[in-house]
Amino acid sequence: PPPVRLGDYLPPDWLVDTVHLDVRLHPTASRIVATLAMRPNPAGREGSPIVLDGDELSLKSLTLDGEPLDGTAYVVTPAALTLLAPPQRALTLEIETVVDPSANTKLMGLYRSSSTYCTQCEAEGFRRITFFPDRPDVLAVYTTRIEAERAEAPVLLGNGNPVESGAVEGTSRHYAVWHDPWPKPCYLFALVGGKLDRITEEFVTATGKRVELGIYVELGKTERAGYAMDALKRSMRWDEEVFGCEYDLDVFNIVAVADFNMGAMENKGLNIFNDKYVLASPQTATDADYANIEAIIAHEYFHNWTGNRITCRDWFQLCLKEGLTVFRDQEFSADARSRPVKRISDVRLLKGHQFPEDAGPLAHPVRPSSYREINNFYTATVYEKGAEVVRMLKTLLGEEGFRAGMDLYLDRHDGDAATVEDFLACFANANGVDLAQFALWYAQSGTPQVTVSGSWDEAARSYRLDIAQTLPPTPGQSEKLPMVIPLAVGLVGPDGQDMTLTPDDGSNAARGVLLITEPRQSFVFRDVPHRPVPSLNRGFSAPVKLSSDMSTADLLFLARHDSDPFNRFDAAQTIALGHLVEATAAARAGTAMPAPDALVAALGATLDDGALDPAFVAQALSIPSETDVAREIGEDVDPDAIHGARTRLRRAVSDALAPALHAAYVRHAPSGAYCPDAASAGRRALRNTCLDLLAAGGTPEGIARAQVHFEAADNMTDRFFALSVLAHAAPQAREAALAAFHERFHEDPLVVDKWLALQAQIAEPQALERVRGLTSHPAFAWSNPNRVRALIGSFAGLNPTQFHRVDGAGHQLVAGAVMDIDGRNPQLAARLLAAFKSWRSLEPVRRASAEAALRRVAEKPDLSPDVTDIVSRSLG
Ligand code: HT7
Ligand code: ZN
Repeated sequence: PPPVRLGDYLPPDWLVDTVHLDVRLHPTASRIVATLAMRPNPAGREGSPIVLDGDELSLKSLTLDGEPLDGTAYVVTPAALTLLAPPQRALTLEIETVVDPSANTKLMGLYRSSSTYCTQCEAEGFRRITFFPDRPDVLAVYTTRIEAERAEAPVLLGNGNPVESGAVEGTSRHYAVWHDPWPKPCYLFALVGGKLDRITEEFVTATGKRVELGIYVELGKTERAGYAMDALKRSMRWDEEVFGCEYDLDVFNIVAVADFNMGAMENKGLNIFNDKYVLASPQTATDADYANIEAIIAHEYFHNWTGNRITCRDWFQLCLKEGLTVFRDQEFSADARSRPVKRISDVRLLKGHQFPEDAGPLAHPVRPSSYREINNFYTATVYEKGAEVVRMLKTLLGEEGFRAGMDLYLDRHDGDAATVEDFLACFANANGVDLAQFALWYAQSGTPQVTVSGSWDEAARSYRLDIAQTLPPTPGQSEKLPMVIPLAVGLVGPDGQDMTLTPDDGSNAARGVLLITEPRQSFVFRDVPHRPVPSLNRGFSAPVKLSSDMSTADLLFLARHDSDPFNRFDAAQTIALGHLVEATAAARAGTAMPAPDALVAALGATLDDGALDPAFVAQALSIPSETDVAREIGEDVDPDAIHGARTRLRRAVSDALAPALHAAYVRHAPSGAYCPDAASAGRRALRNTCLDLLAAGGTPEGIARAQVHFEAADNMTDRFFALSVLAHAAPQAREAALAAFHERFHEDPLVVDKWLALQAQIAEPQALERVRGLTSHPAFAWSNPNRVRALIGSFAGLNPTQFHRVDGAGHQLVAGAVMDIDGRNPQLAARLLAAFKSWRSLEPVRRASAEAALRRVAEKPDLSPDVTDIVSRSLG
């Protein structure tokens, strides 16, 4: 089929005012009777047929205003039910369909996770339940009656508020009716039926309305849902306080299921979650798991306003809900934890996932202009870069201007299916500014390259920054226009203090934000008595690649003194990356490795600074990943050379800083029982980072310490961290530790995932055979996305030397897995295949092998649209 294009948007021809769904759950033949009150859309094309989307549906009956329809009045194809010449007036359609939830391995529409019935409708899954105009700009009020065997599904949940429930007389079945008063698009529809336990709490909203909160989990797992409940209540309060958004139903339910294609789903009043993002206990979840649960619970809850009350006009506007909601969840976590540390980890994620996407064949704008398969656009660009764009709006407009824009948006568009233009217009109107050029952030793909050079004029006591921006060509976009780049800067004086900024044109640069709008621009600051060190793109105010003429000495100075914690972190990372790029080149050329003195000095100073937050120090001590180095190198990438350089650097840092690392390890020993709060997590992060760097020296003491740490751990964070240190650094201790871990946790699938993922990441040639072997392990299941992501996803995404083996076996393994999975779960297969996104930057032998693997996939008959789309764009 031809691609869907943004420019071709037309309003729907028919609207749906109300939907009554009567769902009789059955393992293999669930029956759905949908009653749709429809009317012609005055804004649509006159005299249009009614076209209802469908996918793998079996139509049982169809009536119009109670009358069965003549077989000539409609056409059914695999993708649609079309009423050819319906009366052009309000009418009621009753459509009966049957679906097989047990055979639904795509996990879209109505399916079963273990024995629980659940649904996933975003983006286009509702059409797998009933025939419907499956597009987000058709908003209707839903009432759902769910019926099931009581023994099989004692819990029956739907969107909105519970209305009634009871037994179906004379049978072993029961039913529940749910009504959602808020008009919504069908992608927010959900139902659940199963044997589930729950925890409940009450939340009283800002205006005093009582909301019953429920978290439903598999039987026996309620003890692990407490943290998610706490995160939910904190999210609800935060959204009231920070955005003025209050909850709008009597109940809010979350259901955790084991088989889920993504992290979670924001269905109105009935969020459905991957159990990985709900279940946590100190024995089974790491600090990172707790932080993810908090963020995702918040994210899905925040969609209630940004996504649900205001939804998207079409799927091109996906960033309107996702980018904005990621920004909101990032801010929530920043308020709940350490703001600088949260910013550092968000930027690391952006650089690690979105920058490579923007630099490769899958690059697309935050708002794409065409797509073949919308499921492939739930990307780091739409989510993470989308959030950065919202953050830039805030930087440009200031706290108050941003809030004014948000208030206007929430007020003006409540109940709408909106566009990016609607969103931007609110900020422009509320602040009296023109955002036309800013809108390019939504339309142009690629990461802007910003080059800065600074010069101090001693005689004039002035400092000048010359700034140039370019945007590289990306697929389908060879010519680019200059972007609006809000570059937050500071000038750090020789005493380590920020100088007062006095721009010579009186511009808003005094606020510390340079507004770059031209390909080249210069900014001059007056009254600069000493040569300053510029601190550029503070807080990572713009998602750009920055290069400057900064010396290593200046970077070292910033790493010690910058008042901006992000740039303090970033200065040390820049030194490390510079070293690793040089060391990688040396490794390939067979010449001597450079000495990492500057980095050692920077890290040593950070480690010694007792005033710093341990969580920050842990981030600052982390050596850039192999993927970070590959991105920095950009072309002709040799993963083995990078791995060698990084291993040597870690060893050198370990040797040079051993006493300080050891002292910090001892200083941050736990002082009480495990608690997942940010402060204790920060101490653990630092202690574990020290453990890792000490072991990287390869000394017997380093390994022995990790072994003791592993055995003495009383929580999963410490235990798993020590296990990964042993797995990577101590081949002799590895197998015993992995076996002990498995023995202890083999009954817990979420912990088994950690065990699988860790083994898939070992940077040794045996990893491939190990991964292959693990696919036959009883703990592994191709049918469960979490298992597949843990094993195959980790291998492809986190083990560059083995995925990109020079003999091509790593590429073939992943390509083979993609082809196997595609028939069962195309969404999952396509996501795995996207791991090839940087294949063109590899050195020629590996590049040829990656291309061969992609071609093998492309040639397979009967590929899904999902995989076809990724493979053709990757090769295109
Ligand atoms: N809005 C959701 C995105 C989503 C999804 C979730 C589960 C399975 C399939 C899915 N397709 C799209 C989740 C979110 O971003 O909040
Ligand atoms: Zn979302």
